[in-house]
Amino acid sequence: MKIKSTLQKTSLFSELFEEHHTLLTRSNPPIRHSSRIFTKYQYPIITAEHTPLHWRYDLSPETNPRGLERIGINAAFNAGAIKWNNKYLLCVRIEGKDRKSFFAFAESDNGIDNFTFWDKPLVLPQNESPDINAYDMRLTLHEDGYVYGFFCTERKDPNAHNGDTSAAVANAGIIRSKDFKTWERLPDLISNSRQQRNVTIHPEFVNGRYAIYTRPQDGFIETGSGGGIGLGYTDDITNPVVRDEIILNPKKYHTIYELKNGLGPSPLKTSEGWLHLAHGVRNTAAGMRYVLYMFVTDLDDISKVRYQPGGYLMAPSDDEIIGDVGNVLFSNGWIMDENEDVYIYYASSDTRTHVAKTRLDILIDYCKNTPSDGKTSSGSVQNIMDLVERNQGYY
Ligand code: M1P
Repeated sequence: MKIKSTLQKTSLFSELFEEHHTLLTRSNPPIRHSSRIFTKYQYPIITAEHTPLHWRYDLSPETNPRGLERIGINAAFNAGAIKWNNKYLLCVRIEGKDRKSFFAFAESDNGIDNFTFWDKPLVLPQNESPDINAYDMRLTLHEDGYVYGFFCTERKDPNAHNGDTSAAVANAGIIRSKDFKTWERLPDLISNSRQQRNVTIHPEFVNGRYAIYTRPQDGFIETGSGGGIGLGYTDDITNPVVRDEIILNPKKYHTIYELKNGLGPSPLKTSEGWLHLAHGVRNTAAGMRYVLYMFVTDLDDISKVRYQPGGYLMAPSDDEIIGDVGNVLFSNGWIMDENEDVYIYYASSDTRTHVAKTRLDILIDYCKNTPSDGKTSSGSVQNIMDLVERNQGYY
């Protein structure tokens, strides 16, 4: 790399480049999870420290003789994911020390380690009302031939009362591309809800229409009457008016998605139905707790949930619990290989990005054979009693 070789001539940055190179090239040993449903890895795969040094430092000894950082990065998390040109490609939410989020692509040959950012962050095309903040990209290859990027676009609430400098409105922004170089910005989603977040597109047409997963919400944080993960349709993605929106997967009292939920990446097609990964949120005395859960919808009727295991698939653990927004696991990207290995890209506590690896048959087994939520404490005990009964003679 030109910049690096030039700089190695000076000692000012050589240590920094050496440390960065060591971070980017370290291997990531697997740690099998006790559930045996997935394997985690020892290190986060992407952190703020993985971002290129030439985004952060003025590398000229003339203009930066002390070698100080000029632009700081705070976090690298909530990544969209896709397999592209045989690379595991992530569209990472980068958050600067100035609190603004933006997108940057990072790729790896094996999906687990050695993720390296492309030379420059994504310059997101703007429409007439510019995004103040943009985050949480979902990348989906649609059968119309485009790769769609659905993301959250955030702007100041025009109805905020005087002095309220934090009220915001969230909606879904949409871009598409066929080569990851040129991106076309489409109009933002047009729906009946005042706010939308966690929106993504179904990869296939449904009766000739585009199907859109939504998450209607009353306020920026509170979903209120929003109800849960929605599903609607649009005839024309260049005029994305959501029609016939229903709640596909409602939030429910005394579950892990009691307060709110939201779809993660677009679903994976399997012989048993469409496999979904979502986040569920409940409130605690220590604040909101975000966990990841799954469900499967019918292949022929995508509005019908066929299987939904009770409880969560993954929850924050150990170091994952701590971060800018603690006790959060969030996923908006996964990749299934031709051999049906599945890479779940998830972030912990709005700070860093991890991967968990599993297989499609394991996830289907998990969804079909984990008892559904028992609804009450005695219902949960009954699920255990049923298992104990079936286990007679085995223990
Ligand atoms: O801070 C946790 C997450 O909060 C939001 O998700 P949701 O709208 O479902 O509450 C998003 O801002 C997400 O980016 C963030 O990780």
